[in-house]
Amino acid sequence: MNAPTEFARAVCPHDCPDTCAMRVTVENGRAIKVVGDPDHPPTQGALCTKVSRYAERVHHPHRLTTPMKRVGPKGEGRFEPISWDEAYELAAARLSEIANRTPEAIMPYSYAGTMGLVQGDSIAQRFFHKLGASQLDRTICAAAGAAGLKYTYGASLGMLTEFFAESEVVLIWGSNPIASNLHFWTRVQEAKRRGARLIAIDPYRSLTAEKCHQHIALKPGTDGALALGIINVLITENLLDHAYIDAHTLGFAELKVRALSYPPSRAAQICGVDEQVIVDLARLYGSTKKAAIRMNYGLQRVRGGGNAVRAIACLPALTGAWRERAGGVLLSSGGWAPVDSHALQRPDLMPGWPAKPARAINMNAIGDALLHPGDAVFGPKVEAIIVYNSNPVAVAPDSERVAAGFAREDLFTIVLEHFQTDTADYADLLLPATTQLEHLDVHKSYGHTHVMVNLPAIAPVGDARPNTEIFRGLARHMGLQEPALYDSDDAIAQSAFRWNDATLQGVSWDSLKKTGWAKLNLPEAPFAEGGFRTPSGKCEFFSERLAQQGLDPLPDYLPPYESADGAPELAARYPLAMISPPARNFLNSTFVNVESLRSTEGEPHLDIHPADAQQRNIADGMQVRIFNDRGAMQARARVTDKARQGLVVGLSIWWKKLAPDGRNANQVTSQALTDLGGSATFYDCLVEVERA
Ligand SMILES: Nc1nc2c(c(=O)[nH]1)N[C@H]1C(S)=C(S)[C@@H](COP(=O)(O)OP(=O)(O)OC[C@H]3O[C@@H](n4cnc5c(=O)[nH]c(N)nc54)[C@H](O)[C@@H]3O)O[C@H]1N2
Ligand SMILES: Nc1nc2c(c(=O)[nH]1)N[C@H]1C(S)=C(S)[C@@H](COP(=O)(O)OP(=O)(O)OC[C@H]3O[C@@H](n4cnc5c(=O)[nH]c(N)nc54)[C@H](O)[C@@H]3O)O[C@H]1N2
Ligand code: SF4
Ligand SMILES: [Mo]
Repeated sequence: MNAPTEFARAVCPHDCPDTCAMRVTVENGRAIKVVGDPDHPPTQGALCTKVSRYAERVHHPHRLTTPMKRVGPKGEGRFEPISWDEAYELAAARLSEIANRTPEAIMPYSYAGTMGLVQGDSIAQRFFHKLGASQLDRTICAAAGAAGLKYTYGASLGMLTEFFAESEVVLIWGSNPIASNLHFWTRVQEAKRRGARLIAIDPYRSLTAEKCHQHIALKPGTDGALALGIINVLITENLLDHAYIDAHTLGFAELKVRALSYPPSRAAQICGVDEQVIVDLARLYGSTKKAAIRMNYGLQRVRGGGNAVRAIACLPALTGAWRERAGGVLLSSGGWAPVDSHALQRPDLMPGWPAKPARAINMNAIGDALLHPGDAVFGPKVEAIIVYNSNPVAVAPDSERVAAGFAREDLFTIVLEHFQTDTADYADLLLPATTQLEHLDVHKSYGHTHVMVNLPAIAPVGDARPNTEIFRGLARHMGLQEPALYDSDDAIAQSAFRWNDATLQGVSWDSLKKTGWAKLNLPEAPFAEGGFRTPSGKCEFFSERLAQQGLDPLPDYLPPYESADGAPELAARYPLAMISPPARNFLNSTFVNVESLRSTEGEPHLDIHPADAQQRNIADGMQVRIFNDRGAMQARARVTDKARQGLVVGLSIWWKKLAPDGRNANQVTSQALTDLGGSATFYDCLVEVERA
């Protein structure tokens, strides 16, 4: 028996803006406790409930500890253990045969199971690039918002989180920080104690909306109209900072014309809120310099998501809120860190780079892609897919088609996982991956501005291997002769950042390993003097780059694909809008298999307004069937006015096999893409609900 040891230098790997620093207590080679690091300013010693249970997940009895090959039909999840050598041989034989003939018939599928730059997309990308495999457009979450910011500010840049504590008005817009951005909520609480007014803009009375001074419950997918209505009032009532507009923005005259077509009466009608609410909101916002907006991804999972983000991003440039460190907008701070993605991913290893890169498949249309027979437009049929850091059978939209695609007998599927997820059930080869406590990584954050290092605290559990090592092994068995495929994790981590960038002054890979984290060297009010990263250097209300692509150069409101405005016939058959935002105790589909957290969530629920429930003879607690042309699922109804009338809410993302009916919310979501960025439209979804 050895005395427990506490390791610092660990980072929460999950897809969450908070990127907490963790301390891990290890006893006899096992992690027994994981806590927030009190010394790390953004973490302030606190982890969320989920990750406080991280040790339970790492040493869970269902952890995959050995490679396995499928013995039953696809989807049934019957496997038998094999050795690593046998697994590599099987994979190498099949992948080499395809790669020599039709490399684009091989595709990766990955997202942010870990946000680490090493175990995320380093060797894996290099491996696929070297093969000439299809590329994956990683658009399932944030691409519309990222595009909105890119065309307005030039990159994913925003306010520094710590200064929200000094803001006088905080708009929490399409964001539910109590569930999904907890440490930001701590800042907002500080602001509230100092007298700030908190306003939630969300169709649902989320845990967060419940605790704000005001909740504006607009119809889903109408944020662009709300923002344009606010701009209209700012202009007509002259609540503008003309000096800021003149010096640091582009296209005010054109934006003015656009916004004048959205008087508050029209915006109110589109959004389903009172006109006076919009006027009051605009007056308050326009007359407060320290006005801060926390946008989040919830508002951009609809057809017009990119335009909505663009319209909202214009607001602080109109009022000059950017002059204050406690004013502006934050959607993502991910663009501040000087990540060297070229060095990490080596796109130049692609045979046709840069003139003719391999085809890219949008991950949101994985169902259609796997079922496509192949043709001149699509390219070759997909014959092999390698999934890591993701659980597409549970999380990707239009799940009936996704599952049908993965069920194809002729598809060769390799899944790298911690657990036997819904996706793993379809694998031909299931390979055990290490967790964050078992491997090395480096991180940036999209919610604060520190870079961080994660050193292994324990040895790999069972025979698990880091993603990087698994791809190195595949490359070796395929005989690939490219030195970059065999770089060590330490060497990859060292190449992750441009260390000579001004934001990392005085920081090196070696110093970071000692200190654990480093705060980027950034101005407190990043756009006080302009300095946007667009081609013009200004905040671009009018985007020449969009115009050149034949797109609308100005932000506008686009009605959801699935709404009374967008598709009246569909809305007649399926009158309820459904959204499925994250449940507090899950992290996407991660942690659903941790019993203590799943039991807190209970079972799949559907929140439905009393009027909608009554019309359908649905009483609180009844099992209901939720359906549209794409599929159906069941949940227990919670009759509540948390959901506005016409809206139903099913907190997600359940593992299908742990739900009573073996289904989840993605049975009904669609593969349609957003206006900008090709993002998913999870919250642009009409359904009908009936008693089960
Ligand atoms: N506990 C927990 N935390 C998480 C996650 C998790 O699964 N669980 N997931 C992580 C990930 S990957 C992400 S991307 C983030 C997601 O977290 P957020 O970026 O906050 O996004 P969502 O939770 O999808 O939605 C936030 C709020 O937007 C509302 N909303 C839905 N549609 C609209 C709309 O059209 N307009 C407006 N204004 N609001 C709308 C929803 O009701 C919800 O309350 O959280 C991360 N953190
Ligand atoms: N209906 C609905 N669907 C949604 C959403 C929604 O709000 N509603 N949200 C969407 C959003 S915002 C996102 S970001 C996506 C998230 O979708 P995903 O990125 O697929 O997220 P997770 O479901 O957490 O699955 C990540 C998987 O990676 C595994 N993993 C973690 N670390 C490692 C590692 O180091 N190596 C390997 N090999 N595996 C690892 C975990 O065990 C887990 O099973 O889901 C989307 N789907
Ligand atoms: S999920 Fe988010 S809040 Fe929870 S520990 Fe990880 S980074 Fe922190
Ligand atoms: Mo996400």
